[in-house]
Amino acid sequence: MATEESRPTRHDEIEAILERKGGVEEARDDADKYTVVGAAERKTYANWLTPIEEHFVCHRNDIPDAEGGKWTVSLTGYLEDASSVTEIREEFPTVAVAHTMECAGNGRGQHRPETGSVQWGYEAAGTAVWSGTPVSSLLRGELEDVPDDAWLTAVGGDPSDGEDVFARSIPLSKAVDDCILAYEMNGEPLPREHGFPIRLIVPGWYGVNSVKWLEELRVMDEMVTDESLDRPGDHAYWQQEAYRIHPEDVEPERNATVETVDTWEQLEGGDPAYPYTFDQTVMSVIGEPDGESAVTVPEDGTVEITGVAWAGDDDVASVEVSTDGGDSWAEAELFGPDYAGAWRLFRYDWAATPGEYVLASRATDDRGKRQPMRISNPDAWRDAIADDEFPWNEGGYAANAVLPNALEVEIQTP
Ligand SMILES: Nc1nc2c(c(=O)[nH]1)N[C@H]1C(S)=C(S)[C@@H](COP(=O)(O)O)O[C@H]1N2
Ligand SMILES: [Mo]
Repeated sequence: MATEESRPTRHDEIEAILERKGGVEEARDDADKYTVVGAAERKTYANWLTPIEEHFVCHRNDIPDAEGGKWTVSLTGYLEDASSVTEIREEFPTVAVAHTMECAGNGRGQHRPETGSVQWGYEAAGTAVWSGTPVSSLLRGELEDVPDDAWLTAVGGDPSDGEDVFARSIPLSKAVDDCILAYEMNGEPLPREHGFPIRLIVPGWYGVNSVKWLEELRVMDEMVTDESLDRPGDHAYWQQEAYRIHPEDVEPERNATVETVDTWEQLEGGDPAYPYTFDQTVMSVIGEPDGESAVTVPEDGTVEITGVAWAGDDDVASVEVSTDGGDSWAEAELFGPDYAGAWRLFRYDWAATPGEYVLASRATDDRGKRQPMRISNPDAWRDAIADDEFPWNEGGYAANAVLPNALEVEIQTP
């Protein structure tokens, strides 16, 4: 265990990240295990593109010392090959994808009683434009003998001291559909803390699937379980144990495959028993007004409420806004860029009069799934869903409740 000695390094690393990122605030868990920072201001959520300085960061191990020119990604399992980052950049097409990165632990801090780990509110989410090589281009011509229902396991190069290799599996079909190996973020070279020199981007899925410092892509018949990889350490922890949604004191079963990768469907349907955090559940956040200072009503009497809404692999169908803490709702207007896997902007013209209000937003996806109002108590588990509540879960994952993200604003006359 490298813990004692590596802590000062990690501390310096967090300090350095904070210095580079003026628009984020530090948040870490008690054990100081995670290097994490999140958007510092609500106003981040009134804009479609999240500047790098305001984009959250989340990982657990030290950042690997990478020399871009020497880094390779090995292709293993059904594949037997390796490509240097230089080859990946130069020999394949470059594309850009918009992706709303959301940590599966976003909203964890809204669980009562508290769960362990980093107490995120809504600030572990951001949208960037990531450029890189499509996985489908890299693997073109290599998949003839590979079954359609194969899985792709991505392995991070972050040092894990021989334990808990950072490995995540996604269906190969998703990988060749829209995933990329990214080497740029918002047109800048990929910053160290975001995965330099190369990372996987899985559009519309929880951040944990977008493996940073990508070292290996392994095509297998199953998702990663113990002894799936040709390397020491526990391979399955990050897929099969952490980032699983379950009640207190449950050890989730390990699966080779799943019927659906829709996180909400898994939760509702009970199959698998304890869902994996794959595609994001429908969610929204108001960015403006931000509740920081009183809003003066403009002459036309209209205060614009602006925010963002997203729904993973699904489209956002509608967003409603409430100015009375969720008692009544009015339809907002969606506007701005509309890319699969990235959030939409919404706005609502509010005929505001002086007073104090509680603003909330509630999004519905194109399959009719709507954000639940609150997070349940720990005993309810999936019965909570029928009561319009999100099931409290031990890891605090995938929370998308409305009221915990509500905000108070004061409206005043000029
Ligand atoms: N190799 C590696 N990749 C990783 C992680 C990690 O710890 N190691 N953390 C994941 C998690 S939990 C999240 S939420 C996203 C965050 O990406 P970002 O820091 O670029 O916002 O990276 C993912 N990729
Ligand atoms: Mo995360």
